[in-house]
Amino acid sequence: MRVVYSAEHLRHEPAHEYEDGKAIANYEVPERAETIRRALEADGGFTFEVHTEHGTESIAAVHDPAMLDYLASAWSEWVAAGEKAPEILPDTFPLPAYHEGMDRPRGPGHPRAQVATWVFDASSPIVEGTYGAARSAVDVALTAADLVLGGERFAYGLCRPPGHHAARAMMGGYCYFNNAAIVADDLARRTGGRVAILDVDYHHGNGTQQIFYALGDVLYVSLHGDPARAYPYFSGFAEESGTGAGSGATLNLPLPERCGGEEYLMHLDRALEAIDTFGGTTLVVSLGIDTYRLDPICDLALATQDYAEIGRRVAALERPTVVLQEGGYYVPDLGENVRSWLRGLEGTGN
Ligand code: SP5
Ligand code: ZN
Repeated sequence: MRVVYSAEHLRHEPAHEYEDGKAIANYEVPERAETIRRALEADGGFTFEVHTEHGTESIAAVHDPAMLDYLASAWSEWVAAGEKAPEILPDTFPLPAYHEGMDRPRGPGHPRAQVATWVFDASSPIVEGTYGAARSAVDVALTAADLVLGGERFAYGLCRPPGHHAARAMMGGYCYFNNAAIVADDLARRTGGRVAILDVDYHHGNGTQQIFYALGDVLYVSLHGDPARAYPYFSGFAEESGTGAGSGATLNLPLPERCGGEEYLMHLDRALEAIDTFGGTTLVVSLGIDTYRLDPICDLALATQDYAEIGRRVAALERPTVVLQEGGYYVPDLGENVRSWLRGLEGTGN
């Protein structure tokens, strides 16, 4: 299988996130992508490709161009304002109620106000290299899509930072640009056909859902920890199924705590059935491995061999497939779990 990777991700190295009022080490570390790269290199069955520059057009087709401008200049404006902290995190939040009843709210001035208008959580710092890394993750994803449009049955984009929590005009959840949504939108336009997204990250892909919620040509199907207990809390409930032309083109399958392989596969079959019924020219997979039994921030119980079986079942859809990396935080087994998933997909796996 062809794999697309960029070393540019190394420059996005956020130090902290907040948990229970304390700064803790950020879980979304560069070593995640490096350990996946090494596992696939050591396997010998994967061919590495360098990403190609795709510009900003496909990003601006999915995201608010003002958000793209913000991220491009956030670091230089932070420094210009005399801030010394090595990472930008929001601390004061402009809830809609802040300006309730006021007719002429001022736009954000200070960089601390700016960041809080774009970033929805306290886990997703912007550092000096974030914009370049986020751009490279999109390039990695679009290069993988090019390979599939060029006739490859499968391609894997080793995206970092991940993307599925990034909405049209909002970043967060370790995500800045929505790699999978950008690829799905690009594929829909380039093939003129329908595209399905299967999101198997532990967390609901609120950003991907939001971007396509009212659109009928992209199906979004997600299996995730029930938002009644799991981040991002505000979306991913079973009753959310799309609106307008997108009615029925969103499917959420919330999972119970400690859900293991056997139960997971039953839910996966429902997801795959929906994708099969929807049809479409291509499939995009948001591949999160934070469903793993040892993941430090999640509560499902999948094992390494389950990933191979999930990959096999996805392959049975018989659709050209772009697989893009999302989460997965138990770094010691992350490479092996991704390798197992991709081997299963190719039908060469153990
Ligand atoms: C791409 C991706 O997987 N993003 C996930 C972002 C999760 N960020 C914060 C989650 C906070 C959950 N805290 C759970 C504590 C359990 N001990
Ligand atoms: Zn996740």
